[in-house]
Amino acid sequence: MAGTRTFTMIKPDAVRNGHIGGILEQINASGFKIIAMKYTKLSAEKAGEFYAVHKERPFYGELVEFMSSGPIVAAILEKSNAVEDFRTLIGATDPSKAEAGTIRAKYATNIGENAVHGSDSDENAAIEGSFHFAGVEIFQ
Ligand code: 3AN
Repeated sequence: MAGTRTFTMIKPDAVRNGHIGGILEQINASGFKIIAMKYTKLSAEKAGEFYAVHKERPFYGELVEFMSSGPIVAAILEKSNAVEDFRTLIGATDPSKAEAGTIRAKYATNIGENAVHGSDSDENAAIEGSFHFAGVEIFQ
């Protein structure tokens, strides 16, 4: 059975462009419940660790630099079929290919600075949630 939690970050571009409110509104309106949330900033070291799976990709350095360039909002979201439904809500990695109305189509800058992160599996949702939150910071 699909899990009920996913992990998201509102990335530095969307924060800089004033889209925190719009994105959270759309997340709530789509039936996701926020069970943990913080406004924080990743150090380059922490961003590198978070995206370690992409270490060999040509855009890794750029990605780490961008993700540590300003504050982010990190959150754990709850809903049935959370991972898949949230990926649908945010749209394709490249905002020019994202379906109209999706968060990335509305708020992303480009493929590298694409407004939001969404976990790609239940396993990664759990790993990424624990990367940012202690058990006592999660409220159900
Ligand atoms: P998604 O975030 O849709 O799961 P991934 O896991 O392929 O996409 O990539 C992780 C992050 O790496 C993306 N959110 C984006 O910020 C960055 N990224 C992915 N592909 C590219 C690319 N071709 N050029 C620059 N940055 C990229």
